[in-house]
Amino acid sequence: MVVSIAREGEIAVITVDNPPVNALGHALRQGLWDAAETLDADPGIRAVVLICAGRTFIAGADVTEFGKPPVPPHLPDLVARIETAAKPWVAAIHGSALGGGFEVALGCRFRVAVADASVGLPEVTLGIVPGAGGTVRTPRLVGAEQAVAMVTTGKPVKAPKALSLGLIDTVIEGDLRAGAVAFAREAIEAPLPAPLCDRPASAPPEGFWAAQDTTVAKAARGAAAPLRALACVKRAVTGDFADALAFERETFLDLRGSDQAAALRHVFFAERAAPRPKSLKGVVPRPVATAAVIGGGTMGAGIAAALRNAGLPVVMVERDDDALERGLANLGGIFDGAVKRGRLTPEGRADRMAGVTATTDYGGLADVDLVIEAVFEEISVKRAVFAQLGAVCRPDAVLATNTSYLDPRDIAVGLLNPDRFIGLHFFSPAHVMKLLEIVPTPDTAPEVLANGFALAKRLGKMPVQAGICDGFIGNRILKHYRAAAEDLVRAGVPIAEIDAAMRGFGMAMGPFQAQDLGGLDIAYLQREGARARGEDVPPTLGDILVRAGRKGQKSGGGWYDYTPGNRTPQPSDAVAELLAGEIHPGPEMDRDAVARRLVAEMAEEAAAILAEGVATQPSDIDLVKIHGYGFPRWRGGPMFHAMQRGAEGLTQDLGRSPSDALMAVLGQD
Ligand code: T1G
Ligand code: NAD
Repeated sequence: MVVSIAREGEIAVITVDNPPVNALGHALRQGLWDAAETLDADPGIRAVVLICAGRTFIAGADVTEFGKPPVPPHLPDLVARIETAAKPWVAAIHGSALGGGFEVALGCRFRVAVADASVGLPEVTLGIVPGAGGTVRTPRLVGAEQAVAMVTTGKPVKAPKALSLGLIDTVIEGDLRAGAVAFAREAIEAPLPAPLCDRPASAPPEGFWAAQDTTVAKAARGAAAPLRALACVKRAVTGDFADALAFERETFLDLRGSDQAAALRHVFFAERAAPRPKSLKGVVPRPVATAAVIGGGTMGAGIAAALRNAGLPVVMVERDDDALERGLANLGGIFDGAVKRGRLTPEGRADRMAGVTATTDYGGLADVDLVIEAVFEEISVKRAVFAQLGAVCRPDAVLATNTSYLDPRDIAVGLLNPDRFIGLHFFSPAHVMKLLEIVPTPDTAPEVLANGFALAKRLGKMPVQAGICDGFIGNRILKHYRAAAEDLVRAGVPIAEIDAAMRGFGMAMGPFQAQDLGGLDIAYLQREGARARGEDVPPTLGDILVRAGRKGQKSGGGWYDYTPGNRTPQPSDAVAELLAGEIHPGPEMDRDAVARRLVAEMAEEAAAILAEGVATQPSDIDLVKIHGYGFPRWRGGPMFHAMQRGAEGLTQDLGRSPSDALMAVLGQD
């Protein structure tokens, strides 16, 4: 039964049981409507507790129904039915009361929750706005400022803070059901608070709305829903209840069919599919209670921080005492930054560092469960490290490399028990970036592959399995994207115009700004290394700049010039001169055409990656670009974008017919 009713004296308890997250599908909406009718007609009932079975309170409307025409009872009507019920309802919240779930709770006269519960209105993360009164009732409960913060960011609020804000009436200690029934019994003995539909919404201070317009637009970076949500809250505070409700519903229905909402739903389901590959169903990872990181440099320190943040004790190994001291300083610096930003207390920092054992002696690794190598990107150095690890670690210890470009199979040559070896490609800064590319070799045991996914979950990372090729998934697409951008420079499109086009598309920065920030020499050294190995690596415009000493911001100039102390990119006459012989102007391209060209080229490389089996599904590639390279979520990723553009659109964007591989992906849609 999706909805069942029990009676405890004059208190009725409605239990919702609609796994996995009690989403408000049609059956549940109908069940709650019928329950309201039944209990209003029951003279023996004076109050109602609404509670849920399973992992969470109602987690929202059923996202799988979004593509279908809405069927009554519509959620706004159900919330109004609860709000105007003859007996007061008490929402008893555990887990997450989100979206429509919190809107149902707002229709209840009271809200109680256990301490680790949360409430929120995450609709903007799906490209929509609350559609059942969330933007209208919340400001009537907690005022405009708090309502705007909740609705435009979609961030949930934990129960203790929700209590302090007034979003809930009390935190229940002990059994939620018993506590909620007792709360209801007490509440009906005192005058009831007015339902939210009858309460005024307090106006914010002067200038609030104008300030929010700017703040929300900046944070949204091209996403449409946050500003629309702000408009709904403003209407709720400045207009009357019914008018605001109608405005909200109209906005919700308008956004629900939008491209951004479709893209964000695509990402929502992709993020739930990626961590659970079908190939690992029933495969149990090896237990991991202790970890080690080899190398305390940029990546090693970040990985160690991520492990410590997840509560794992870490052994940090460096090549000598000076390097070890630097490694510990790198790690301490990461936690100092978290303390400065208020994300970590000084005590928390001390605890993080106390969980680190620093040594230059590999013997300290005899009993660790997991080792992640992050030493120099040189095959000889990595092989030497794994030779030592193979000698000192337990035969079942999971050994991982964080290499960016080397072939993990080459690193594992000669390693004892190669079934426990895997590539775990973190992204810099490793304690911040969510993406983790998991790269098994043909020898990697299934349970060790499962360790990669289990570690990602434990570290709060987004795992994507990648096959072995130059750059795996993300860096391979990046290399193609950069080459395509250089082709546009050769065709006479100004560098600054290309970057502006990609910022306009929603990227945080364009390809040339990004290279100046990270340094042109890293990729240059990769190319030179490959050329030295006899690989055919075509010359690039970047080669010309690096050979002229232009490595980016670190050298005072790269694709752009920089004045000392100022990181603002300035178009460079020196670069124009250096590249003059390479430029043969083609037809004019506006910024929209530039962006569509470059994203289509990303999709071309992604399709080749799929065709080669380096990625298992198109949505995984979208996650790589979103979580590793700042591709705007509300665009869905290059694969989603390509499917939206279709063959005709891509032909126009590419200036040529899409490849067979890309056409095959379009055919999958
Ligand atoms: N609808 C349908 N299925 C959902 C769902 C939803 N809202 N939320 C989760 N699932 C599925 C998910 O696909 C997965 O399925 C399983 O539940 C477990 O999810 C009118 C219109 C609640 C915090 O945005 O944030 O209400 O893969 O792996 O890590 O204003 O799910 O197992 O088959 O994420 O424990 C607003 C989205 C909707 C909440 C639980 N609500 N969900 O996290 O489990 S819009 C949301 C979450 C709305 C109203 C508007 C999380 C969670 P499967 P999971 P979890
Ligand atoms: P880095 O130069 O900052 O750090 C490498 C560290 O390894 C140094 O501290 C060095 O002392 C240590 N080291 C060298 N030999 C060692 C040995 N035998 N034993 C113990 N420690 C040793 O380099 P990084 O940027 O952190 O990169 C490390 C690895 O991570 C490389 O394989 C790189 O390709 C990969 N990676 C880098 C990035 C990035 O953006 N920097 C991103 C993903 C992956």
